[in-house]
Amino acid sequence: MSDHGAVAPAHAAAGVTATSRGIWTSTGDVDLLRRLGASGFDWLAVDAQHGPVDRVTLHAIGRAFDRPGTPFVVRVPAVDPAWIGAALDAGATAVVVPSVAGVADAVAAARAARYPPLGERSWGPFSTLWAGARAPDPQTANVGVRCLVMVETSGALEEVDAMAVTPGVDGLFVGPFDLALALGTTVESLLADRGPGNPLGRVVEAARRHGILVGAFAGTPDNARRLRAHGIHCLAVTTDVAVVAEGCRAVLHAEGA
Ligand code: 3PY
Ligand code: MG
Repeated sequence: MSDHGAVAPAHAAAGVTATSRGIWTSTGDVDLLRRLGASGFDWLAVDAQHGPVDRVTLHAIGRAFDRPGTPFVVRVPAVDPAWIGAALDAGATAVVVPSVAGVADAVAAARAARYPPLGERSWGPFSTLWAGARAPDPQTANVGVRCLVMVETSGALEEVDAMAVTPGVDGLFVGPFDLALALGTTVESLLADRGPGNPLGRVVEAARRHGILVGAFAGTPDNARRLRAHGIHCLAVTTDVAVVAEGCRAVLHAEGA
């Protein structure tokens, strides 16, 4: 499963850049994930908040991705330092941290993603133990890792500027579904809102002011287009479920069904 002696790709957050397209997955099927990871997206997100991915599956995914190719990022289940450390130990190049209630959560997330003196991450990268790529030293890991905090609560939106300036927060990642719920609106209205002080504009401006990345879950190419119009270009443009459904539809259509 692993390339002995390979140079570690894991410390570089290649893929999750300001202008990049990712695929969001919630399956725990490692073989499917490897195929999706080789299908041309810049990054693949493993969603451990919703769906069946547990710590055991996470490590199986890490072994499967322990070679050069599409990097994987993990959306951890919560603002949980143990999960953030485990995702990075398994080889994720970035963590996406959900349900951030404000700047205190952003600080906790950022510190969990870095080794001392920048944070409190504990040493224990697993890739070396399964004879995979050499783990980067702590200083190199601290430079390469990316911690993206989600903006999907009203508290996070209120404190978005303070979150964006928090040391170790490398990006703001919008969860439009939860943000719409939190604001008592719909995803449709959230994406359509271009008025002064609109929520997506506030997030984009905060990221721009403080020179950090801004990304979002889109889920469909149409939502991706609308999010780009707001200035968000790091996007999960589709999901594992959607590409399977669309692939089946395309085949049946081609067959004249
Ligand atoms: C949201 O839109 O709330 C998300 O968390 C996307 O997965
Ligand atoms: Mg969400």
